[in-house]
Amino acid sequence: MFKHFFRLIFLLFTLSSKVVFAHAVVTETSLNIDPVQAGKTRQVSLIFNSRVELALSHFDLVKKGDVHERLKVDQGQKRGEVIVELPALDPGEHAIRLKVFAADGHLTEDIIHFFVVE
Ligand SMILES: [Cu+2]
Repeated sequence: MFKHFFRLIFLLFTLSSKVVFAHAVVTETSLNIDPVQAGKTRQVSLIFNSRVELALSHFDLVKKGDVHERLKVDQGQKRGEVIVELPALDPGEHAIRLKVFAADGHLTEDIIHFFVVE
């Protein structure tokens, strides 16, 4: 009886901790608030649900024709925040392709599409 009880508690604990620490996922980005203007450099804030190991992570800009360019990034002020430095871009569709290593040691790949306005 007691054994089952502890097993259940343990199961609940592992399930909930997986939800809390499951990889580094982008939960907020300044791209949604403020569109990127053509021809101007721009700092973009990405907020992750977990701390990101920047030394082990990659952020690439994807331009027309699937051209990739490594982006400069920095740790932000907020918890889980990464500041991405965008170079001056032409108008049109672009994306940030990210491969991030979370504090829990898990690797996550994601792509964030955005539009550069005139
Ligand atoms: Cu994880």
